[in-house]
Amino acid sequence: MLSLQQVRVRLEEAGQAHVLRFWPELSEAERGGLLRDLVQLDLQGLRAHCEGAARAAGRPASGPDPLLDPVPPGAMGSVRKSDEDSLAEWEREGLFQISENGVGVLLLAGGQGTRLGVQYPKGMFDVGLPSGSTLYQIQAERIHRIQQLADRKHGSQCCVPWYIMTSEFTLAPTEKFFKENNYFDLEPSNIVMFEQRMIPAVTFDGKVILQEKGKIAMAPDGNGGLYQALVDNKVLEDMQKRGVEYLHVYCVDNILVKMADPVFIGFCVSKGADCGAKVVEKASVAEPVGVVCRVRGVSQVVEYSEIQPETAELRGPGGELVFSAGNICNHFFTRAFLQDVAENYKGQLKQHVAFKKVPFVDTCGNQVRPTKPNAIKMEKFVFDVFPFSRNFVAFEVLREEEFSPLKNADGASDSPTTARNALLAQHCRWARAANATLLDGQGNALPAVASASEDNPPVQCEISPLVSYFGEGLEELLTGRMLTTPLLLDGKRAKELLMKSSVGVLP
Ligand code: UD2
Repeated sequence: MLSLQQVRVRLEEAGQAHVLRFWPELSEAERGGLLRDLVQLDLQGLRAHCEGAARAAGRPASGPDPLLDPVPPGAMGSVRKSDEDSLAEWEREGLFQISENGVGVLLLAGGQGTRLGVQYPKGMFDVGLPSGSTLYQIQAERIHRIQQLADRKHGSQCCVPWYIMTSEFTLAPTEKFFKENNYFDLEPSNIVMFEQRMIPAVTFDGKVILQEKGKIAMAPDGNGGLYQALVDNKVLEDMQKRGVEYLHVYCVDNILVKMADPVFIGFCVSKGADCGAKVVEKASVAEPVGVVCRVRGVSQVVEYSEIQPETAELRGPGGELVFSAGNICNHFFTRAFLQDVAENYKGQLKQHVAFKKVPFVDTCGNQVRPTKPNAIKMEKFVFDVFPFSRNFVAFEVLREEEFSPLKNADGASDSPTTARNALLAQHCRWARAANATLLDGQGNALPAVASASEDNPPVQCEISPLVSYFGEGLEELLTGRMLTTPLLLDGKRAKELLMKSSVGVLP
C-alpha cells in the first residue's frame, strides 16, 4: 500500500494536489477512507484521463454522421421476415448449445439508475405486477425455464451461469438481495457477481472533484467497463472452466428480456458470428436508443446522445427512418472474441463524455449543489467493441415481445407502468393464443385490446417464466378455459390446472 507521502507526490505529478486540501481537518476514519480510494485509483493514468476529459469538454461535439450508412437489409436477420423453419432451426441450435452448457448470460447492473430515482439497484425494483416480482426475480425465473426447456429436449442437466457486473454502488445491496431471496432457487455457485471499476468525475479544467472534504466524486466507468472488469475478475477463465463459449449480455431494465434466447443464440452461431446485437425498429426519432449502423463500412452503434439530430431524422422514400435499427443493449459474444478484446483492444475503447451536475465542496469547504453541469464523467460503452469483430450480425426482433425498458419514474415514457403493461399485454396475448377466455370479476369475457396504454391498461394476466418462457406450453394448461382475472399463472396454479381435466370457469 502506498504511503500518504507517495500518494501526495503522485497527486502533485498529476496536477491534483488539491485533493488533499482538507487533509488536516479530516478525522482518522475519513483519512483512512480517502487514502484507500486514492490508492485504488490509477494515479499515473489520472493526468491523461483528466487532460483528455478537459480537452473533450472544450471541443464542439462532432459526430461521424457524414460517414454513416444504415445496415443493409441483407446483412440483418429478422424475426418478422424469417420463415417458421428458419426460426425453428435457430431455436433448435440455441437449445442444443444451452444443453451442452455452452451458453452463459451476463447482466450489466453497475448503473446508478439516476433517472428512475431509486436509491437501490434497479434489478430490485417491483413494477407492480400481480406477483410482486422484481426484475431480478423475473430474470432468475427465465434462467430456470430455459435450462428446463433445454434439458427436456436433450435429456441434459444443464446450467446457464449468470454473470452479474455490479459497481461500488450496486454490489453490496445486490448480494444482500440475492441472499435474502435464497438466490431465487438457483445454485449460488452459478451466480458470479463482480465489480466494475470506478473513475473520478472531473471539472471542465480537468481537476478531480471533491464531493466531500474527504471523498472524491467517483462514478462507474460505463457499461463498456465490462471488458476491463472481465479481466480484473478472471471472468473469462471462469467461462472457460465451465465450457461457456457464448455469452448473452443484456441490460438490467428491459422487463421483456429473453435471456439466453435460443433463437438469437442459434442465429448468431449458425451465421458464424463472433459478435451480435438485437435491434428493434425505432419507435420515434427521439427514442433514447443507439442506432446500429455502419461507419466507413464498419458495423457499430452510434448512441442516441451522440447522433446528430439531422441524421436521426433522415427518412427514406416511404417515410421510414433511415437509421431505424434501435439498439436494445442485448448482445451476443463468443468467448474467443471477448478474449481477443481483453488481450488486444480493451485499451482502445472510445471514451464518451457526459456533462453532469456533481455536488462538491468549494475551496472554502462549503457544500455546493450545482444548478448546471459542472463536471465531466467519462464512460465507455459496451457496444464499442463491435468494430473489432470479424463477423458482426444484427438481428431484428419484435418490440412488443422483447423490449420495454424501465428508465424513468411514472409520468414519463419507459416507466414502471409502461413496463408492467408491456408484460401483462404480452401474457394476455399468450393466453388468448392458447385459446383461453379471460373474464372480469363478474364473469364477463374481456375483449382483447389492440394496444394497452395508461388509460387503457391490459387485463391483469401474468404468467410466471417458470411456466412459460416465450408463450410455449400453454395450450395444455389453458385451451378452452375460462379464467377469472386478475390471474397469476405460477407453478402452483399450473399444477392445479393440469389436474383439472374438465373445462370450466376457474376462480
Ligand atoms: C442503453 C444503450 C442504448 C439503448 C438503451 C436501451 C449503451 C451505452 N446504451 O442506453 O443504446 O440500447 O440502453 O435501453 O449501452 N451500466 C453498467 N455500468 C455503468 C453504466 C451502466 O453496468 O457504468 C448498465 C446499467 O445498469 C444498465 C445498462 O448498463 O443495465 C444500460 O445503462 P443505461 O440504462 O444507463 O443505458 P441507456 O438507457 O442510456
